[in-house]
Amino acid sequence: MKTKISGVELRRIAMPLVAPFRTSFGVETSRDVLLVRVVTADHEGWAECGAMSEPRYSSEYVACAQHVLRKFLIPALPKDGLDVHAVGRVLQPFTGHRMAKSALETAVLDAQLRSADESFGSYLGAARDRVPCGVSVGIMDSVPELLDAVERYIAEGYVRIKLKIEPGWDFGPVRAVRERFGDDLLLQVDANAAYTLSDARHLAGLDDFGLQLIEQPLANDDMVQHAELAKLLRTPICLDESIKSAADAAAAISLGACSVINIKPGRVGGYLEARRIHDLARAHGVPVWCGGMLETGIGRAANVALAALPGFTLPGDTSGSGRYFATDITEPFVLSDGHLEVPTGPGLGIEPLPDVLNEVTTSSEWVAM
Ligand code: NPQ
Ligand code: MG
Repeated sequence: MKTKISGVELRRIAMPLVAPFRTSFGVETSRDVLLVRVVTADHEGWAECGAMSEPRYSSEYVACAQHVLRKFLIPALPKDGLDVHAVGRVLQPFTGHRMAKSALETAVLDAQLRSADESFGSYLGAARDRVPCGVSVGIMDSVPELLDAVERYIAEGYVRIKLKIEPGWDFGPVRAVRERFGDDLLLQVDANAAYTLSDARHLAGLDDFGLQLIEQPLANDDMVQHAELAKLLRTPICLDESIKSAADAAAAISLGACSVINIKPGRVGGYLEARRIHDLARAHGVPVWCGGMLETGIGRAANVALAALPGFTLPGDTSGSGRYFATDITEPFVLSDGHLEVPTGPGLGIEPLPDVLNEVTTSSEWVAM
């Protein structure tokens, strides 16, 4: 099926966060998001770019993603139309910039699915109509503050808690949460690359707390060091930043660098590559779960569809809209019994609300084909 695109809108929005989100990268108080809108004769397709405002999680950042889309990626699309599978192929000669590529491919896929009257979930192969949700809890100024936050999330129904850790904020918070909420709480930690292999003995101390996993303890490029660390820990290692493609996932599994994979479609270049990683991991018996980049309802809708695939056997960071934003740009995603429903309408099954969108828009540019 060929989708003929007349142009692409690149829209920047500023979304204040309900509370500052602190990780080992620093503190965010507002999410600067790039939205991509692909326009065809009878439909439009939406997507959200996962890039942060600064190149900390990966080398990408919002202004850079917008630039590479305008200057290289959008102009590379064939003028006479394309199928979503062609997007990755025509963008392949450009190195990196996976979040930018993912946003463009996802917007094309949304437009294509809307005209085919098929949902993302159906297209990707969703095996259920709702997904269990976890929440990522930032680094706080004090343990009592953290316990209050965790208590509120548990009361909202979140079925799994992920604590952000860094040197100086690891054992204390983990022990306090375990003592307060008990051994049955599904608990995991995410270091966002804040440690080195020389911290192995320190990290092995986390083995006593029955964590589901430790996510990305070492640097993004430290695949081999993660394999070494895995031999020294009982806590399963999950990779996030290190896995940028299905090839990386295959290497990590072969090396023994991880036994769980966090899949973020933006990080790996799109939903098609995300599905390849899911398929590969499933064939190896490696559980996967869907990560998050503080998405608005646009990115969230697609992530919830992906998280419904059969190999996503652990709850993801697919939180409700209210975890991050007082007002989402779409109808909000609200947890029910700890789950979010997979949208069933055509494409993403959800659109930005025009009034809210205009209110938060900081700039918009049109790139004609
Ligand atoms: C992770 N996300 O799993 C990330 C990283 C992350 C939900 O924990 C602004 C935008 C700040 C995106 C901080 C979660 C961010 C961000 C951290 C993503 O590693
Ligand atoms: Mg992570």
